Amino acid sequence: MEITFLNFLVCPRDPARCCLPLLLVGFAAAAPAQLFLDGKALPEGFIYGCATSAYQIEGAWNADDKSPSIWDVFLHNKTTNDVTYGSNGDVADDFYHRYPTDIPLFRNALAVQTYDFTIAWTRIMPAGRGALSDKGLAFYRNVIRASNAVGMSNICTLYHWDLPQSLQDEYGGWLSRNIVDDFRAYAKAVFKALGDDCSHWVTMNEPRTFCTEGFGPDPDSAPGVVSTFKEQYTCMHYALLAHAAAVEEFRLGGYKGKIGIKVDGGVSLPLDPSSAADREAAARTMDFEVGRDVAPLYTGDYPPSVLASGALPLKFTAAEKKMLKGSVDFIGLDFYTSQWVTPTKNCTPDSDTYPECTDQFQQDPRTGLDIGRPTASSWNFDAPHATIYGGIKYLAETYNATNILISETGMGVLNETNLPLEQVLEDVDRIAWYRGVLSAMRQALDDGFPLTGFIPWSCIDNFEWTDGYNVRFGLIQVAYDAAGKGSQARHPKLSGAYLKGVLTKGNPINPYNFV
Ligand code: PNW
Repeated sequence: MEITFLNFLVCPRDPARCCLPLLLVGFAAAAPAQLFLDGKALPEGFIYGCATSAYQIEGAWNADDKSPSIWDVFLHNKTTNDVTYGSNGDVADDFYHRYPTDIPLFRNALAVQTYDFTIAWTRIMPAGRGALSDKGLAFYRNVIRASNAVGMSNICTLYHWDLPQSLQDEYGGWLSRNIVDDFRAYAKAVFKALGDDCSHWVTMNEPRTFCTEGFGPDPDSAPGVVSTFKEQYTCMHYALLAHAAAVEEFRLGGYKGKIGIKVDGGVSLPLDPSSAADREAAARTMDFEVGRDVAPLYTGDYPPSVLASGALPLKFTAAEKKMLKGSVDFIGLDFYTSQWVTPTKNCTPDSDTYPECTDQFQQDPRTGLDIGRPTASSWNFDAPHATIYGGIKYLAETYNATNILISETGMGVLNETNLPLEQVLEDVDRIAWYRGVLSAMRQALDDGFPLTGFIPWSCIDNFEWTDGYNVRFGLIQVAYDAAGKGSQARHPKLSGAYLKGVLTKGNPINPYNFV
């Protein structure tokens, strides 16, 4: 009886299909809520979740009312070998159809208490503005219901890089002030439909990355507009204003949950710690790569060093500063890795690094040593103390942030797509990554920093942007090859069991004690 009712909640149109997964997870939903870190109880309210993003898992790129996003168009137009095997997110994990079994699996394999997902603007508001799609809304309602049915809450993100192509074509997307009004209207409509259904809302994922990779001299992300650093800064300026506009709507609407943003950037260290110039360069890089997004949320304006560079194409008005200041209830750090920096010699407006004017390295140019263990991503090295402890400390000390989540971190195991399944599932390299992350988190908590959540990336293998399906960040494996072709069967990896053991059973971080 109860199972039938739960199935109806998850899949009102086809309850029978969901019977098996819900039977399997019945016990997981009843798990105690207490969380641990290295055997010590975590404070009540600490969030343990896992994350995914719409374009990377949903597939169904043109199903029902969905319109093309800039990523659909960007990858459909690729004629070169820019993306591994020319793959794209057209099918991805087929989560659009598989969510009724995937969501209980996340809960069961990882014992996460929160599922952090992102909404595709193009699915819910296909014209970019105006009418909402009933089918698009129904999908996200079902995702939330399916999460709740197995005892999980949701962190819901409005934007993870998949802008409606129509807004890109109409006015250049993030390079126009028009985006601020359109994002506000989109956010307002989503809040009206789902506002009280998510415990946490994230306005957008990583403005730094979608602006610096989507624009500039050498863009490798959608929309791929070849331009200058000025366009990157313009994009970031409007992204911050769009964030603040969405938060204003959320607060005006009086919704129950909390709202924040996710920022990335990693931590910059002086190449030579004994050099004052390198230490200054490291602080400057933190200002330009993290502070540029974060300072406006806490102080209302860009960091002093960024303002003093004189290179900003746009400034905030007094009214905008007021709107930005205090526009987060929490801040999510998508922190993966770290780098060494030193000042760019004779930096001028013609220098590649202008206006930041710092040279950045993950291999020490003097010794050739890596900053940490390499992974499948060329940019991602395992340096947990610098990155995780350092990131939390930086946010707490520089901006007095009081509610900090590690909202993404993770790694691709080298050659994971080519290894035999048994080896893929026994992912000790990924366990080593998370041991470092959890130890750094433990230290941050012991030192009194306000760490309030941990959300590994990702619940499940997915489409890793221009690395295609060849780099996997999942805690659950998906049976497809490096080109994204295969049975789509799911298999939990040992790293997921390890996290489940440490976070929900009180297992020690070290030594290995997996389940
Ligand atoms: C994240 N960095 O971005 C994205 O939010 C995910 O969509 C993506 O799959 C994941 O990383 C893994 O690549 C990042 O500078 C952007 O260190 C920048 C950095 C890290 C992650």
